[in-house]
Amino acid sequence: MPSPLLIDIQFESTRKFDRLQAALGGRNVVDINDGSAHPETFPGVRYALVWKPDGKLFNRLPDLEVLFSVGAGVDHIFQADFLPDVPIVRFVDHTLTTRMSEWVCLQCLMHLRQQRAYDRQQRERLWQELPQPQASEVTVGIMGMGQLGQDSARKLKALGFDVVGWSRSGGPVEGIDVYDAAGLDAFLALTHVLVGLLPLTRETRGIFNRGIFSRLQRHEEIASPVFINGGRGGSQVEADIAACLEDGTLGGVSLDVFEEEPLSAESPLWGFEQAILTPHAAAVSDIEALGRYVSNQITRFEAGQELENVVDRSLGY
Ligand code: NDP
Ligand code: OXD
Repeated sequence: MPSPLLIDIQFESTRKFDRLQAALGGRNVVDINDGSAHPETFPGVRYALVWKPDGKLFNRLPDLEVLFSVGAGVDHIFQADFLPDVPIVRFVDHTLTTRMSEWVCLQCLMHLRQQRAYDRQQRERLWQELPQPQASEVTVGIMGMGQLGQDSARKLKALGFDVVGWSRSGGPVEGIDVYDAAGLDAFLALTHVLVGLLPLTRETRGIFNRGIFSRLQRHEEIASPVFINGGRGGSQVEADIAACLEDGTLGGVSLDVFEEEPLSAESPLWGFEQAILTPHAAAVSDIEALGRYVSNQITRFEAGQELENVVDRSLGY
């Protein structure tokens, strides 16, 4: 008898739940948030799919063997006060990767082509051409060269941008110069547009701060330097971002993620013309792709093959 999959997800509609269930290919699903009375423990449940779990849930899963993350990031899972000693598999899928690359490319182009300034001119009914450097004259530096960083890098290159990368290992990526921790200064000195695609870990918390922004390269023709963050808000210091926009250390930002979500209506970030804000919507997990992915991973696991995209607990991503 196949083990059910326990899910801890807040669905905005029952349609989403139905689509997930269909994509799981008939596996029985226990929805912990369906409002029904659930037993104290779930013996026989070997798999769980969670987003922001309460650690107490895991005490109720004595037979858990694999924990799946609804998203590519797993920082929410590590916040649980108790985590069972089972593999944690994060979501890696082209549907999510492609969405993030679309968002990153869009933001880079918005700043390159000074769209915010044109928006203002349109409101003012002002006909005025602005400088138009080519993408090849602008260096985009990506911090975090994993699944998302590498795909964004390839697509930015295809648009003509000069692209460099930075990662913990500095591991090679075809066609891109990737710097490691020791190369951070050199990386920042080249970068006009900084893109954050880092996981949130002990090491990356607060990494995007004034110290980093003040070492970026200024481009003479566009409002710069620019900071774009699609990774996690905990990696950025929002007080520094606001102050750097105020004093010109930063010429523009695009932020999809925030220290606290939803972003408070009181945040000064809302008020900057040169700040583009989106509500953690750069790359949502497609519910059907997620169901298929979890189903495939369980099939692999039960066939004795290795699970894919297992999180390294010592690194936190
Ligand atoms: P990966 O694990 O594939 O890549 C992470 C990258 O970050 C790797 O290059 C890794 O280096 C690097 N890295 C990690 N820690 C450090 C460090 N301390 N110093 C330098 N580099 C570091 O993750 P993904 O690309 O799949 O996803 C990245 C993040 O994007 C997710 O963790 C999630 O938080 C966020 N995300 C946001 C979404 C949104 O809608 N806004 C949607 C999906 C994900 P190395 O290569 O050496 O291991
Ligand atoms: C993710 C996210 O981590 O949506 O996948 O933020």
